[in-house]
Amino acid sequence: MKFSFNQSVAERRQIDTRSIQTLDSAHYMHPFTDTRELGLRGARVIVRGEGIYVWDSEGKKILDAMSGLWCVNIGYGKSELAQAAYMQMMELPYYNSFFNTTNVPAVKLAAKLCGLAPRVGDRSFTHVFFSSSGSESNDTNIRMVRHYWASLGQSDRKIIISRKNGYHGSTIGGASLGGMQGMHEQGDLPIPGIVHIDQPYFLNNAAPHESEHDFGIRIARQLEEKILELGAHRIAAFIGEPIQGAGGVIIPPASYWPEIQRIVDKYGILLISDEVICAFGRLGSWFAYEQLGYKPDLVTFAKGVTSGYAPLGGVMVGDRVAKVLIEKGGEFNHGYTYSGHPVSCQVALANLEWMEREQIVEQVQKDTGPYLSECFSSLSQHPLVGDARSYGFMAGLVLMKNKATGERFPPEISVGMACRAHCFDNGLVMRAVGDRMIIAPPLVMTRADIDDMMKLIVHCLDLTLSEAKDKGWC
Ligand code: PXG
Repeated sequence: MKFSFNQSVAERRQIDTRSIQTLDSAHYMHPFTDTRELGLRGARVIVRGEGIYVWDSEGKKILDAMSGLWCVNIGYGKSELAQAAYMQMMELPYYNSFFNTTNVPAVKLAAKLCGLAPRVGDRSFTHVFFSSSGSESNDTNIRMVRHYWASLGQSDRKIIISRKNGYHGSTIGGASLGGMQGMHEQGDLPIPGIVHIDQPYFLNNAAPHESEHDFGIRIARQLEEKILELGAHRIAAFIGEPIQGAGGVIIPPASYWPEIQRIVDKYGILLISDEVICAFGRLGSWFAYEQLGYKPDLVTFAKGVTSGYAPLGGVMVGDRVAKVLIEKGGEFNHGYTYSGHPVSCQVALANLEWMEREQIVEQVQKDTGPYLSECFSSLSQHPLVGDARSYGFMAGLVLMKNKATGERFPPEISVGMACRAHCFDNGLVMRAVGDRMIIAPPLVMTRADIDDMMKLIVHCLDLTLSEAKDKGWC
């Protein structure tokens, strides 16, 4: 059926927004949502996507500067991925990888991913363990690192060190690895054996007059202090996001990751890079550790591997771990029904092929990433913006009450939520994390798309400033 952009989506698809909202609040319990509050307001019903835009059931066109939830890297409406899913469903919609069986898309994808993951120093990635999400993959990591150390006769090495405000998923394991206080408060988390150190957030955690370089080293050294406090013989691994995403796009100082690397090497501790957001072009490389200069033993991935067109996640297993698990580990009593799901793997292969053909990663690294950085950092001149910076296609700014003194808005004002509401009303998806506004746009954005997005962002910042003045917030 041919559709016209003049017709509203509701007309075209005959969606009755009210009845969907009523059914939604009656039956659908949303993730990370106050269901009672949503029921009062009614959810926005998203019905279609094309390129960098989505449309709601009222026909409103919205620029999706968050790529869905950090995942639709190649944008919406790519028919090649739909074709790949259809063909695979007709050929073999499902088969498991347990009991000495395998399937062709899973094998091809595992080999493809190992080929894309760059070798660093003496380390390379030889194997992939598949799951369906980032959370499951981090649960796999917990089980895998403990099994690794037990296989080496060091079963006391169970503790995993992570960071406050990090996000590693929402399963019990993932939420425990994460350092989100609000998540820990519900259900007695973290589980035993997971401890947290500070995040490398210069604006919040730096000492007066400390340079970014010195701050990066000092915060990284908290890892060494924690190792010495708990005993190196008890530490299994350190996990971190290259750049913290859900925590507000916290870009660490350049000195941070090399210092973390020095410490994990000194104590022989495994390093897990959680690249669920940062891999597959987001930072202008296939994997983020390449850019930030460290050598992980395990890499968590999900989201961008399929550009969100099908659920898929996994763990890239470096040769240090793979060798021990294969030679000494015996059966690893762990796996999921959908590990290596043939449809998701085939969609991932089509996604990666599309990205390679269109040279999207190179485009972000050499052209659109630097252009976004130039445009986004200029927002620091806006009267409401204290600091704006980006890395590749991840960017964040802080809304400040008083730029001259560095005074922040008190949390009860929810200035981020106010700004987010202006964004929604004006056809822009931007995410609020406290007083930070963040974006992670589809990697297919052109310079002209970036210009359009920047105009919207500036307009929404102006509206937020007017509201803040009207209400006496600043
Ligand atoms: N690790 C990282 C670094 C993530 O960003 C996960 C693991 C978990 O992935 P799954 O596929 O299980 O959701 C994520 C997910 C937000 C937000 O509010 C971010 C994520 C998920 C939901 C919300 O920014 N990241």
